[in-house]
Amino acid sequence: MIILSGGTGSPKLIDGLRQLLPDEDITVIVNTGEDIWSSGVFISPDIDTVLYLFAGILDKNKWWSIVGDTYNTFHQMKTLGHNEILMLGDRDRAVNLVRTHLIRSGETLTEATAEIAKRFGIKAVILPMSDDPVTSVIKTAGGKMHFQAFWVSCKGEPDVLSFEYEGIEKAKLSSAVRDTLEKEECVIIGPSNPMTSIGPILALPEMRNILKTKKVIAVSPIIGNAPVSGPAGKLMAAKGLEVSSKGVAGLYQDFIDVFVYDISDDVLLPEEIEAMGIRPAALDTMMTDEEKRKKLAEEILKLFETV
Ligand code: FO1
Repeated sequence: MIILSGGTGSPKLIDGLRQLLPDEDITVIVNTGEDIWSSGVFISPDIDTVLYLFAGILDKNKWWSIVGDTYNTFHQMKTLGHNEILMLGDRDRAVNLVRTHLIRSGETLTEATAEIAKRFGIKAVILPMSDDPVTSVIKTAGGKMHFQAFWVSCKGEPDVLSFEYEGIEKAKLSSAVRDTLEKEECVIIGPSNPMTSIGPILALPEMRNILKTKKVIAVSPIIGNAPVSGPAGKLMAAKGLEVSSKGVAGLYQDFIDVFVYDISDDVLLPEEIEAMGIRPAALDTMMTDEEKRKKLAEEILKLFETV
């Protein structure tokens, strides 16, 4: 089973899948568009969330960072007048320092991720979408800024004029991603921001064409006219897209078989999804506890039997 992941929505679904499948049967293709260099450290937030989830140390209140982490280094640096965009915990920084060391020693991000996963004893396969740098850059009236500057420093407040995936024209799917997609039949598009979490993965050359040959189920991260969390609404609106599950389905229309949307969504009409040639499935997508995450994963696995 492959799942495309980024942000905090898809990791919740992975948490559900883990209750049903052995970790070694799960492969996660992860967005790297939010990666950032900070104080000499290469941080890959979406990869780390997945690593920490499988290592059993993820802070499941925030769905990023390590549970119970301390922030001594961050605060000491602040005392010295050095402000970092991301409030990086001490243990989290240690993981990121190891990654940076591995990359500086010549490893690719794929190799460095596999090495860290191995050292954590992780059995799942965690694959960065690409070994080439791709960065989600947000254009506001005040100028262009990195996604993390927009979302964390500016609290997602500036009006978004547009955004781009810087570097995407030169980026390739990693050979590990290509190989895994060749072997596996079923792919889940997790309920993550379709613009900055899933969008960069789909923008890689060949990705959409490969997905057309697979059984693909996508889960909407939007209920009604608002995302469950994060800036998806603002970013979709900036692209002139309807902020709704229908808008999300439209983005995946050419390669998905089933579109899962929330049972409480009173804006989406299933016949609109059918008209796109996609099977709609209304499920409870609010994964607020372990049981609900398992239930959604179970329903999705059942759906694959009929695709
Ligand atoms: N998000 C925040 O809103 N504030 C932070 O200080 C922060 C720190 C941070 C450190 C490491 C990390 O891996 C993620 C962190 N995040 C933080 C989350 C991150 O900005 C995004 O939510 C992810 O990129 C997912 O979209």
